[in-house]
Amino acid sequence: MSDFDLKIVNGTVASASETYTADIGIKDGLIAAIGRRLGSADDVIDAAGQYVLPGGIEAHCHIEQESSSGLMTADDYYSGSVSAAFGGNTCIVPFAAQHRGQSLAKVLETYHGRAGPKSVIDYSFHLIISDPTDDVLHNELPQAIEDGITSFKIYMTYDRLIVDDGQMLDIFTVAKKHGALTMIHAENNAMIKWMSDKLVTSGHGEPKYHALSHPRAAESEAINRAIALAGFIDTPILIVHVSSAAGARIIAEARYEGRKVFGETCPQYMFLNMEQMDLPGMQGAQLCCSPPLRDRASQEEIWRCLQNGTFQVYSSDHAPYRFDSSGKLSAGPTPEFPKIANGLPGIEMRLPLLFSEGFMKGRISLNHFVSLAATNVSRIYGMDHCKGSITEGKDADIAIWDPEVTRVVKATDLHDNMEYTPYEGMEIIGWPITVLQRGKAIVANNELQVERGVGQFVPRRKIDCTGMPGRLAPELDPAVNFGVDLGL
Ligand code: DUC
Ligand code: ZN
Ligand code: ZN
Repeated sequence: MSDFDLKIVNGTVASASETYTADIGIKDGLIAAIGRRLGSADDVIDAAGQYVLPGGIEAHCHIEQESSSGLMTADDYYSGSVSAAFGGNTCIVPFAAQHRGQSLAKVLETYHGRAGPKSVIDYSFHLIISDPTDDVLHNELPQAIEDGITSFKIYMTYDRLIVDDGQMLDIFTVAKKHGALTMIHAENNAMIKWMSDKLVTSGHGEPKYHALSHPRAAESEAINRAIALAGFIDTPILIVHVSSAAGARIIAEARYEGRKVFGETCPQYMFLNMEQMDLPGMQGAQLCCSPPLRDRASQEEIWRCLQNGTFQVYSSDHAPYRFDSSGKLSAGPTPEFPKIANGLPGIEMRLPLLFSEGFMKGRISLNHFVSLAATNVSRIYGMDHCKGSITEGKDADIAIWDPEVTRVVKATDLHDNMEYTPYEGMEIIGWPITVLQRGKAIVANNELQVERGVGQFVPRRKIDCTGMPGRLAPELDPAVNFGVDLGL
């Protein structure tokens, strides 16, 4: 009998901190040994000249999810997970969305039913909380956290999803008590509505005006407020899909002060800009997302904030709506921008874009690429006991990248259920050519190697904020508030 089921030999292995040449021995789906001259194996992959990296973890994507207006994303758990796998990912964490009146248990049952039979890669869920009733706050949410759903998203905008400041405080209190992380869509609802109304009534309803309708100031106001409210309760938050330099700066400042704040940005804010929305007819609808694309100067600032660590998380925010009546044009052939579904596809392109434009072009190190691809997310979202790095004892989730492969992006080559990609025509240097999940090839030779449903649910651990001191607000601190103990 061989020592290992599989060995990967001669590759350049990288973690979030080190790069070295080593062989990797895999047994029973786990990384069993890292070193040289490791012993026998049933199968061997020679990765000479290639990078052997942890499989990516895509922690912000919308898969088989109904929007608040009832629109279904174009990708289900099969096409979404296949597309993720071809983009070098071995794990996804999409959203399980509560719409008002729904119980969280039922929502999670629905999403388990969607993902289990179809996903080809491992998965977890973040809940979306839109209806924080007493039962949700005190029974359902604690139970979901106990069951390994240790993060959830809330919205500061959208009429059918928005939670007000008081509800945010209630949610933060539960998150703090039970060790969960709250993700926040931070945009000021009134500013967006006011601008949208002004633009549409003055005859500016075309898709490109969407970019003006969500001002940068709406983002920075909401980020500021979210940090103030969460800081008052002293609970960790993650500001998702940050698009503006002003927003990023507020996050950097809060982190400097030791607040429990994480930041995420997305490829669209680094690789695309609002000028590209100025297209004839409805074409610009393909680039409507929220927060919207900004200008070229913002792109540079967002890159800088990725480089300097203001953003620990880099996610696709894959929200696939086709350019037809099932998606972008569901309100008719020529809707005004407020009626265009928000979101871009990008689950397969997230990592190739960053590898090519970040690592290969010298903007970030290989180790920083690894941290953004997988390691940071595994730590922040409570998965680092099993995923996120090539470490003995962890799942053998590995993507082998070939820096010699150059491809020009074409929507028809991608594996999602979309007919366009915002990155069409870009030249990408380096591509994940073999992707292993728990030691088994899921992508090799440009082909999917597994059947639907091989992905497994990953229960996540409580959130660890070691090193982020935060502070109890004096008004909540019995030592200085006349001894009032509100149980926080
Ligand atoms: N928020 C997201 O996270 N994704 C798509 C649209 C949105 O508003
Ligand atoms: Zn959002
Ligand atoms: Zn999203």
